[in-house]
Amino acid sequence: MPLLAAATGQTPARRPVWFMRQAGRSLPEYREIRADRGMLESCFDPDLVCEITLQPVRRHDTDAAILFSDIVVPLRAAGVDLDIVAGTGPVIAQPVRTAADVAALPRLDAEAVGAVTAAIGQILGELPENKALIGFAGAPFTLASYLIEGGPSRTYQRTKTMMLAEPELWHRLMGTLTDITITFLQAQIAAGVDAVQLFDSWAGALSEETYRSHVAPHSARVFAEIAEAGVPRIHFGVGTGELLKAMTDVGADVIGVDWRVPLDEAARRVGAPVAVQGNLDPTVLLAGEDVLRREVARVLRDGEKAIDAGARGHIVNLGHGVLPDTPAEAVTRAVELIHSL
Ligand code: 1CP
Repeated sequence: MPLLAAATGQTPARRPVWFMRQAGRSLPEYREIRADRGMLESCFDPDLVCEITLQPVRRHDTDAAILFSDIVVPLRAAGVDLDIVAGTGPVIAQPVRTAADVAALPRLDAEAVGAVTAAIGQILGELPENKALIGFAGAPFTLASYLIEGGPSRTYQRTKTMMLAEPELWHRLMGTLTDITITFLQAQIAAGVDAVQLFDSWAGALSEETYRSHVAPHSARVFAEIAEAGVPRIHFGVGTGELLKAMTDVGADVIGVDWRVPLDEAARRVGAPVAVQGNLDPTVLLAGEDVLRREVARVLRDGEKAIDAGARGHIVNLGHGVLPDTPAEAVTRAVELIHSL
């Protein structure tokens, strides 16, 4: 599998590429299948999860499928009252803000995500041998931000206030979310995923010092608890140029890099023999053939320079998710270019 080869320092048969949010609104076949079904109900329907996960692999010939799910799925499965609202994202019915709220948070039983593990079994039955299935979970900090804010946020004001003003309460909340994340990832690994990605999408809101003191110990426990399974562990966040080393130090095998930092510079910042993943700006897929060619060539060159600078390998990806308005043809073309250049 090219993706596993790149993640573990071997020479891949071709340059592995997949895209965050490769399933979803950029695909007409996705829009059709989701037209009359809610996001959360779709995530608990194994047939639908299997179909949606495979759609982008069939259409674009990416080297990996990413499980169609969401970072709030394990919270919903554990019993947290929340919804995924179209056009907004996760919305929490009763935000978690007090000691009593934290104490009342449910635990996750692996059986509660049985629909997800069933879907993984179906996907593995259909996915070609040379393509990897990537499982994922939200990291404790990013999950905490939704629970505390009640939904998407720009400033993470309440989250950072709890972190700074009530550190004991913060660490208790993070401990509970870490347990949920570990259970969710272990269930996916037991069901057979080839690699996992921990999304700490919003960690870039923190200074390195705050990340290391208030977040890293919990993410490190997630990585440690799944280490013995031996599947590559990818760690990703947006705007995390200043955190790349800290986010690698928690135990990642592959570090995701957004478009702000060139991959070779990222490899130097990390200073450890991990693979790099990234980092086309998602808007490049909207900018036409000439820009696409130029930017793909640049990222591939940066990937080679990263390997010269000590990275174990390069998995090509965007610096964040495919934008919903992206023409599906541009994604297919990007994959073609990445495999041919
Ligand atoms: O193809 C894939 O990548 C798999 C599908 C996937 C993944 C990996 C979805 C489907 N969600 C996620 C993870 C996820 N969910 C993350 C981490 C990745 C990232 O940084 O983008 C985050 C932060 C969320 C939270 C979330 N869920 C948002 C972001 C809101 C915000 O704070 O700005 C949104 C819009 C959702 C809903 C969602 N998740 C997935 C889809 C296809 C959708 C849209 C569904 C709809 O509108 O009905």
